[in-house]
Amino acid sequence: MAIDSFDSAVDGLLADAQASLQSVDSLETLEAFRIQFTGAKNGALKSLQKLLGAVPPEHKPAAGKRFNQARETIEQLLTEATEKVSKVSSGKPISSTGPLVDPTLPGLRPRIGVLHPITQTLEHLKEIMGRLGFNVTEGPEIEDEWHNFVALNIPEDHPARDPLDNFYLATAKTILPKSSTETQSSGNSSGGDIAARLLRSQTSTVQIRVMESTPLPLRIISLGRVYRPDAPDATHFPMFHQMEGLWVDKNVTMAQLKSVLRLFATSYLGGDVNVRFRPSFFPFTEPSVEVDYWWNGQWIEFGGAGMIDPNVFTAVGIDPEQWSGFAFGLGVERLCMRRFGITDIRDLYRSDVRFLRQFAS
Ligand code: FA5
Repeated sequence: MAIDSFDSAVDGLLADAQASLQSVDSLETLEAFRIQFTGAKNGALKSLQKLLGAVPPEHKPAAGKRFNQARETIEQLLTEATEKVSKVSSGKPISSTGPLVDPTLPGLRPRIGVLHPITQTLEHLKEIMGRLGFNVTEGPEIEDEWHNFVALNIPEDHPARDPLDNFYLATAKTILPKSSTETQSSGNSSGGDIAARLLRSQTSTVQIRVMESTPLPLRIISLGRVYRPDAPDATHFPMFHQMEGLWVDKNVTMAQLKSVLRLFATSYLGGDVNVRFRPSFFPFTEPSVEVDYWWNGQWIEFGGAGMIDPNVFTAVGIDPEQWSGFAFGLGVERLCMRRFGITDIRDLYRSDVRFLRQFAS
């Protein structure tokens, strides 16, 4: 092939490439440009390389130089085309060697972690009870004996107050003289001379705090951690959560208590859940019941409930002749386990991310 013909083939290819660059405006046209000029099989550069082979030997060095220049120019044009498209598709420039953004590809879920199943459960319970008209309130995890026991009608000699069954924060209980109680007693009216502190063993403490400070009638729930020196097994853990409910009004009845707990159970666990109320005893409710839900072919105890004992009303300065109410306390871990099919409570607190990742909502 004559050197003139080769030179004009190079000029023609470069002119074509410049012209084609104008029409590159998408990933599709960019890919067409790449194949047309640099395609390994039938690309224009490949054809030019074949022509180079036919150039007479004495012109080969000059022709080879022109071919290399043409290839560099085409690569430069391809880089420009890539940058042009990346600006169009992402709205901002990216490096010419970096990946193109293709908004048509399916998105990848970002790895930002998931909420702990107990956190998800707490939010879900608040949402259900909110629909039943219960306002959320909170109470402290470090409590005094007034709120954890005394005002709840749990006398000094009751086994529930045994130091071996509670996490006391002081080894010796300090009973302060009556005159120095004002700053210690969080404003309770009739008790208040007790200074020992403990990690609360039940959220029923919040019943007392709320009745001490909130005008009647009231309807609240309170969710949070409680602590008991229970040996861990599949259904017990030394730290767990409870949901306390309290409704005080004129003429509150046991039938309303049962309706609320049934409605809650079917909202949270589904319409086919069975609920059973067993007669029981709690010092702060009379009558009292244990609440069981049918689960995996057996009855599982989820909590306790009952009508507020008149002694509790009296302790917080409410007239039991005028007011009535009910309370309940449910184990949040057991509810969460029931819903998610978790068979061992300890799995919730092993901090094993392989277990926790399963609860991506
Ligand atoms: C109480 O704590 C009462 N305060 C409940 C109550 C409230 C009764 C208001 C009446 C009126 P109990 O000790 O049974 O009751 O605990 C309630 C629930 O907490 C249990 O049914 C269970 O679901 C859960 N629970 C108790 N101990 C543990 C534990 N170690 N680990 C996990 N969950 C537990």
